[in-house]
Amino acid sequence: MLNLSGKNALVTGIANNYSIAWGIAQQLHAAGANLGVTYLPDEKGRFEAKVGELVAPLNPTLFLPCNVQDDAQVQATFDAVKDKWGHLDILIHCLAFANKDALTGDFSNVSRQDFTQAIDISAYSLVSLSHAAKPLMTEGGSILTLTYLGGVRVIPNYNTMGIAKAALEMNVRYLASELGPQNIRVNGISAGPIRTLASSAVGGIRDMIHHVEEVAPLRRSVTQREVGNAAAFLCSDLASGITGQILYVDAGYEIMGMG
Ligand code: NAD
Ligand code: 0WE
Repeated sequence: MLNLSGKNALVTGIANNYSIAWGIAQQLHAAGANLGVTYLPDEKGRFEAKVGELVAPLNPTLFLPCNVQDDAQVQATFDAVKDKWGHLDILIHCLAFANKDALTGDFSNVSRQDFTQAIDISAYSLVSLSHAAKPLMTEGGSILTLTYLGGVRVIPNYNTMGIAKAALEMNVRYLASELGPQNIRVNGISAGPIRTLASSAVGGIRDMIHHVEEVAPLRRSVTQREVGNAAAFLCSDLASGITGQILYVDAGYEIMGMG
């Protein structure tokens, strides 16, 4: 059934053991994939050490710094993939960033700088990573990104990230259309709120998770592991007919009309 053995998978966005990307990496590994992991480099090398230690049990054969705002780092990442693996099968895009000021208060207060940065890191990066991956996906492939309901509906304080997610979801469709003839599928998972490094930095995430637990059909929130399982499916041959889609992994919350 679900089998990713012999597949080369590059995973972005692991910061710590709460990261959704960590949940995905574990499930890809469990399904037999060969993993490469990128991390966001910082001056003190803290992420490198922490993420390196975390992912070691999954035996990644590539471990590379990649700040998506730096085109040279993106190119170096895919050059390394080409050198080491020859071809790429799976790309996981699991990162986002907006300045804190762009995630609170009146949306129209957002500065051009904060707006542009959020779109650059959270949406444009799917385009630049896919562009670099395209020539390496010579045996077809699967590209997967992570999105949130705030890109489709107004969620208090999600603000500029909502605009970035709307752009990201449209990127999924345009990329799926462009890359489909090369048998590269492009999809998104829209996850319900989960406690992670990024979400905990946001005020009120606990209340949001409680709200989901009361309203969602399954009467609970979702876990990194459940998102990881859906990701493994979408990246596998079991999903060979699915591209350009956003799959909600949110305990059903999205269908509800009244909280
Ligand atoms: P996280 O903090 O664990 O992951 C965010 C990642 O983005 C980090 O690893 C960070 O290093 C990386 N990042 C930020 N700027 C970067 C840059 N310039 N270059 C490279 N990497 C950069 O948080 P998470 O919640 O696991 O977020 C992962 C994805 O899941 C994001 O796209 C987020 O929008 C999405 N998502 C999260 C939730 C949630 O409730 N946590 C729900 C739906 C979707
Ligand atoms: O996509 C996200 C979070 C993305 C995020 C979080 C931060 C916090 C720290 C991007 N940039 C930053 N920048 C920081 O400085 N989620 C889906 C989680 C999330 O964030 C929210 C949410 C939910 C859910 C923000 C407001 C309202 C709801």
